[in-house]
Amino acid sequence: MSITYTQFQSGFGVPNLSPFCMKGEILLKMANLEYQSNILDDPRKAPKGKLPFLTDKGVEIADTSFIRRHLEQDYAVDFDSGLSDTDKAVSHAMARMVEERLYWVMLYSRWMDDRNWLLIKDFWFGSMPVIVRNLVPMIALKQVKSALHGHGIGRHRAEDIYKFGAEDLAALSQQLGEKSYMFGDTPTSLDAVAYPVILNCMIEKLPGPLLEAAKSHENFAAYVERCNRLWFPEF
Ligand SMILES: N[C@@H](CCC(=O)N[C@@H](CS)C(=O)NCC(=O)O)C(=O)O
Repeated sequence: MSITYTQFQSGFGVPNLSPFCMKGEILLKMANLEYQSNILDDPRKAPKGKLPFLTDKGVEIADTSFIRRHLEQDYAVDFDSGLSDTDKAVSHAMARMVEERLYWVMLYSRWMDDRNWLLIKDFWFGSMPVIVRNLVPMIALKQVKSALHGHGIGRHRAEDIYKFGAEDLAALSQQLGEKSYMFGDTPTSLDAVAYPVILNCMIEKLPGPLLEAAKSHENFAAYVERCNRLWFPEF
């Protein structure tokens, strides 16, 4: 087997707390490729300091956009076959919305909401040696705060940030409508992007306005269930 997929461990009852890690794995599954999953706790050891990354025939490919491009180019996979050019444009724009904004709202809700932060802190850092168990999360929290500020979203009031998230979730719910997947009966690349983040927003153990916004859309529950069964039946 020549493909290794490096990602975070799973937790909170979902395949991965990182929607990006789930996305890359779904792309591999959609491409019907065999791979070995490799768990890494420290993203600083990844080629670009973030997870996931793929290793294929000894070459490391970091970032899910490049993983997608690699699968399309080297394995001739067409994730969006059957979509019109207009659908592809909508898919592209919605994927950017999820990855460049909704993801950041999710990050904010986990790290900046004190209730969730205590749980997240325990999950990621709870098993560290006592001597660093308080220091490392404090440093990580500072880095996330700075990343949120650098992105720009962290400069807004909490209620405005959550409103952004609710708007993005509403757009996804509207696109899904009564369909099985984002563009009909067959999953496409947008499902590999949208389902992981919707699922992650719906983790009951991580409460807050984002969870409430996600739960307000009736079509999401059946959608995540359908995608879970298709790609992660063990969950
Ligand atoms: N654009 C990247 C984003 C990956 C990403 O943001 N990964 C996060 C987890 S969801 C990460 O590794 N964060 C660790 C860090 O920033 O230190 C992709 O598409 O793969």
